[in-house]
Amino acid sequence: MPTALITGITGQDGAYLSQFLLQRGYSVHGLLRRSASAEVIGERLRWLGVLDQVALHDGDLLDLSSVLRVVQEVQPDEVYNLAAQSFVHASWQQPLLTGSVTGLGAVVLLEAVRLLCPRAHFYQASSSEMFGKIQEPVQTERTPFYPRSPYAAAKLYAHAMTVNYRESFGLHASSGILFNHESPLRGIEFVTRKITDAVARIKLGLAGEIRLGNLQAKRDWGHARDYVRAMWLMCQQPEPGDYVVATGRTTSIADFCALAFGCAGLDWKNYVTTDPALLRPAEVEVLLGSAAKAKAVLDWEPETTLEQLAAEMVEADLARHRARLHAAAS
Ligand code: NDP
Ligand code: GDR
Repeated sequence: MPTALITGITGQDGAYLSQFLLQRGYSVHGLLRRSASAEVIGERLRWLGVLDQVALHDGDLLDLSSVLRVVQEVQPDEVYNLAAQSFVHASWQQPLLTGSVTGLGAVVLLEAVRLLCPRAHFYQASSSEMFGKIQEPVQTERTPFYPRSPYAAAKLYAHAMTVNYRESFGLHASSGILFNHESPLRGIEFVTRKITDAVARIKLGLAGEIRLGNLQAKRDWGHARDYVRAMWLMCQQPEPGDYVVATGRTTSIADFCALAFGCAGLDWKNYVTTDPALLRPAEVEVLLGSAAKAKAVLDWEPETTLEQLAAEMVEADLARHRARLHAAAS
C-alpha cells in the first residue's frame, strides 16, 4: 500500500486529493495545524466522508522540527505540498506570513524530503497567478512569469526552489501550475463560492444582494476533483516535470454571475453591486491556460464543464442553507 503525505489536507484540494488517493488504496497522512476552533477541523474531509480514513499529524509548515518529525514518522512514498496562505487578496495585508508559509514553507518540506526520504515523489502546488500580468495570451509551461501580488511572488519562489531541488539533488519533484479550480468545498472568500453562496441565500430569502469587486477580470476555471487527478498523475511519471493544468476557456466574473444566478432562475443584474473596497492593489486581468503538455504526457483532460461546476456549487449551497433553516426551525 503506497503512503502519501499531504500538507494542506484540510483545504479544498487536500480533501479531494485524500478521497482520490484513498480510492486507489493509499494510506493517507496529513499535516494538521492547531486551531482553537476544533469543531471545524476536518470539515471538508467530513463532507466527503473520508475524515476517519486519514491519519492526521500535528504540525505546521512554519515549524521545521514538526515537519521533520512527521516526515520521519510517515516515511511517505509521495508528498503533496498543498499548504499555503492561498487567498491572493489577503496577501497584501499579510505579505510576510504569506512569504513564510507559501514561499519558504515549500523549502521546509523540500529539505525534510531531501534529508529523510529522498526517493519520495514530491508535488508542489504552483499557481497560474505566477503569470500575473500575462506575457502571452495563452499561458504554457514556457510563458515568462510576472507575479502581481505577494502571494504570486511567494509561489514563484517555491516553484523555482522545486525546480532547483530537482536539478541540484535529483529529487523527483514536480510542479503543477494549476489554474483556478473550484468546487462546493471552495473557501467562501473566493469569488465563485462567494457568488454561489449568495445565490442560495438570495433564492431562500436570506439575503438581498451581493457586493463584488472587479467584474471584468477573467479566469480559467475548472473543478478541483479533476485537478487533483493531475497532481497524482505527475507523481506517477518516470521523470518529474512542470505542467500547466487548465481548461483552455476563460470567463469573466460577470459571466460567472450570470451562470450561477441562472442556475437558480435569477437575473444576476438585480442583485450584484460593485464595491471599490473589494478591488485589489494590482489585478490579474485575464488568465487562460493551455494544458497541451498535460494532455500529451499525462493523458489528462478536464471532465467537468463550467456549467456543471456552477450548477453543482449552487445546489450544494442551497442544500447547506436549507439544512440550516430546517435545523433552526426544529
Ligand atoms: P485552501 O486555502 O483551501 O487550503 C490551504 C491549506 O493550507 C489548508 O489546509 C490550511 O490549513 C493549510 N495551511 C495554511 N497555513 C499552514 C501552515 N502554516 N502549516 C500547515 N498548513 C497550513 O487552498 P486550496 O485547497 O484551494 O489550494 C491548495 C494549494 O494549491 C494551495 O497551495 C494553493 O495556493 C494552491 N493553488 C490553488 C488553486 C485553486 O484554484 N484552488 C490554483 C493554484 C494553486 P487550515 O485548514 O488550518 O487553514
Ligand atoms: P484568485 O481567486 O485571486 O484568482 O486566486 P479569487 O476567486 O479570489 O479571485 C478571482 C478574481 O475575482 C475577482 N473578484 C473577486 N474576488 C474575490 N475573492 N472576492 C470578490 O468579491 C471579488 N470580486 C471580483 C478578483 O479581483 C480576481 O480577479 C485563486 C486562489 O485559489 C489562489 O490560491 C490560486 O493560486 C489562484 O486562484 C489560481
